[in-house]
Amino acid sequence: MKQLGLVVSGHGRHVMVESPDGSRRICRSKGKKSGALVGDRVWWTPTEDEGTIERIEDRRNEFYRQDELRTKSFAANIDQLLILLAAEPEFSETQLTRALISAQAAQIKALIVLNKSDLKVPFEQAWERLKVYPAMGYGLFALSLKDDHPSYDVLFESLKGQMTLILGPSGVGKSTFINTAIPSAQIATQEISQALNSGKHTTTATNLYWVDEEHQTALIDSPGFQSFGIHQIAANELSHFMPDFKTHVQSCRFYNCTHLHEPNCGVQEALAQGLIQASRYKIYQQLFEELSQARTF
Ligand SMILES: Nc1nc2c(ncn2[C@@H]2O[C@H](COP(=O)(O)OP(=O)(O)O)[C@@H](O)[C@H]2O)c(=O)[nH]1
Ligand SMILES: [Mg+2]
Ligand SMILES: [Zn+2]
Repeated sequence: MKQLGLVVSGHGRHVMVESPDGSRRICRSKGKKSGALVGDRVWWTPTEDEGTIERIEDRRNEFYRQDELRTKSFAANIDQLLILLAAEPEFSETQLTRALISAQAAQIKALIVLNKSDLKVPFEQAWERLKVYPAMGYGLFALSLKDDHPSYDVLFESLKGQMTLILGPSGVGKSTFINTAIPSAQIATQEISQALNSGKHTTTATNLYWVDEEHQTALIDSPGFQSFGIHQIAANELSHFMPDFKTHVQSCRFYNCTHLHEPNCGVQEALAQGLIQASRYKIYQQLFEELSQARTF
């Protein structure tokens, strides 16, 4: 008999599906069909002690990165993306921008959280670099997961009732964050990993954790990655997904302005007036070039 469940952990073609009563079962994709993602609602049928996924419900959204040769999905049906950065290690604004552009293209809200506020000097420097982001519509939070967690309580108000995907480079405190939000997460991760991979090394799995017993608030962690490809986006669409650019595009003289060298360009005028940050414009130039390169396949 077909049953509806939620994918709460994923590792290739094996996923963990949670039933409405909270019980969990390993399920496999059928045939060569593309796999279910964490956050997917799936119809599955039991097969001995496992299950087979028959159908994936239509997705409200899908967050993914696209390198030149392949697409790598993080999760589906999420309410928001939380980009976790830290005072240390120093973050790359290019990687941040790439993730934000992908979120914008997938119509997913994004928050930026700067952790390790206890490291005063590097924190101030990093915060300075992020100060322009709230004006673009992104939430910005300072956090310290050391000692007490009053800043976590403030941030938590924005997580309540939401399904939040956490993304961030290694060393920023992602694991610490999950363990702060859900003290049982550490144990849960190990159990799920063991079940899915029979004890193999498991940093490649994505996991959904319920924060509350009512299962209203969820955090999704994801494995690390080297670079965040945005090849799903055409160079001439880039500015639509950068809110600080988008508001000035309508002042450009040419409808197909690239904002790189045209006269009477609203974006370049905004840059000259300091309304667009120089670092953001530089990233735009780099991304535009990258996405304009002719594909060789
Ligand atoms: N000073 C300071 N260190 C932190 C904070 N949060 C996490 N760390 C430390 O940063 C290191 C990396 O944390 P971890 O959670 O493993 O990062 P992950 O790689 O993103 O999962 C660990 O040594 C943590 O103890 C913080 O708010 N302040
Ligand atoms: Mg970690
Ligand atoms: Zn322009």
